[in-house]
Amino acid sequence: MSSKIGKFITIEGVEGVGKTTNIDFIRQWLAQQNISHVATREPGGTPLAESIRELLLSPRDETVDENTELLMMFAARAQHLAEVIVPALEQGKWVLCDRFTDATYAYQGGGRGVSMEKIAQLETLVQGPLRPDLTLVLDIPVDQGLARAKSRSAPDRFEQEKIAFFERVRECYLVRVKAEPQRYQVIDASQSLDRVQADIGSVLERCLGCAS
Ligand code: Z5A
Repeated sequence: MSSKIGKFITIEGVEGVGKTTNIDFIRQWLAQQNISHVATREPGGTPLAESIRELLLSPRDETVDENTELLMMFAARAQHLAEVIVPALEQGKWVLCDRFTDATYAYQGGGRGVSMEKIAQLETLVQGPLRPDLTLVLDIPVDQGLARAKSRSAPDRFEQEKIAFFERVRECYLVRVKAEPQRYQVIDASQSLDRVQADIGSVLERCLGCAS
């Protein structure tokens, strides 16, 4: 796809694990290092992709076919890559993204049971060779994450799933970490926020060291 220059960092995990909270922390950290960056999210990140997000997250009576859900995730991603992620990386900016294709493997693959091969084919179609440089997996027991998420807002279509669904999602993230340990860093998100952020800071310092 592109010959990228900036670093591409993604942040992943089950519901309520603290991605949004910690993205704010990472943004402050990058600003302190004078690293020009863009923070964005999936599904979403452009007006069209945010419209697709709304369609995906709204609870509805109609059953959403698993291929429909999968293709909508990648449709939003294609637009996001073309409009935001690739241009920013080409300008030398770091891109910090709240969820990316690992979430598709975890939720549509692990959670829904869509074949990993099918997801990999769409990944290649939409992204070419582009993959994140670093993926932070915030890990927490599912019941703790769901309890945090519940304290915050009404459940969206995904949050209405049963606990077994989220257990499969978490397991899928951890399997992917094992298969490609050089790209992922697992952070124990059940710790206090201060501890979580100290761990994230250490990972970012190592990442910055690799970048210079
Ligand atoms: N999805 C998919 O299926 N396939 C895909 O390819 C993609 C996405 C890209 C929307 O994602 C849905 O899309 C998501 C997967 C699916 N479905 N679900 N469910 P999202 O990322 O926008 O939504 P989310 O996972 O529901 O994120 P979230 O609920 O916003 O959670 P969070 O950002 O990880 O957590 P938070 O808002 O930062 O924190 C939750 C609460 O915990 C909050 O009150 C914090 O103050 C508190 N918190 C955070 N950290 C701590 C610590 N360390 N201690 C104590 N309390 C804490």
